[in-house]
Amino acid sequence: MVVLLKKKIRLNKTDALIVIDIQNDFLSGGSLPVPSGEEVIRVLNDYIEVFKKARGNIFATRDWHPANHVSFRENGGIWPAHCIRETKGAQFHPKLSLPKNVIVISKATEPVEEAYSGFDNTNLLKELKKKKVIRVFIGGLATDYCVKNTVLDALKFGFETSLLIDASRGIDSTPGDVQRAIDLMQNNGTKKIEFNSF
Ligand code: VGL
Ligand code: ZN
Repeated sequence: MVVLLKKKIRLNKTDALIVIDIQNDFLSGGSLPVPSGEEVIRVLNDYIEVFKKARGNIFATRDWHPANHVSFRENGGIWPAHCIRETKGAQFHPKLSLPKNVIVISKATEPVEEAYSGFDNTNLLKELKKKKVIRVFIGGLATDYCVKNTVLDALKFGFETSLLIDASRGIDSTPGDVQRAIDLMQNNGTKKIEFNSF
């Protein structure tokens, strides 16, 4: 019998976990719930533990919109109002165990600016460079929007980029969106990994 053992990933301090938008509005009971979004919280907490042990860097992005944001339907956008800064809907879900030293990245903070990528008009790239990060591991919500755009930017900026497939869920408003997003990320060079890769 042949047993194939996949080589495990060993983390170190040049690695970064980027947790995308685990905010109340994107979870059940919120204004823009991502289907099955709750399922990623436990998995992300496991990833957070592993990164803490390895002295890796932990980032958490958040959608941080003004009340009059352009992406809201009442302002001509495509989404219900969500993640209005300083409201409960914009807070990280209480079950997400972010460490004290987490670096929080707020995005899409200007009324007329939509930003799905955590790199878009934020200091994420600067912080990653400051920490000498080489590999990034990205998961969260939503696979077909903010996760996808953050992953594609990370690749563009030259990071070795992995998508945490078991820690991501998408909106899939057009069926197939999530699969197409995953294919696009893989075709651009991201690795798709799961918790048992560590
Ligand atoms: C997102 C829709 C609108 C996301 C943000 O975090 O993926 N999706 N704003
Ligand atoms: Zn948004």
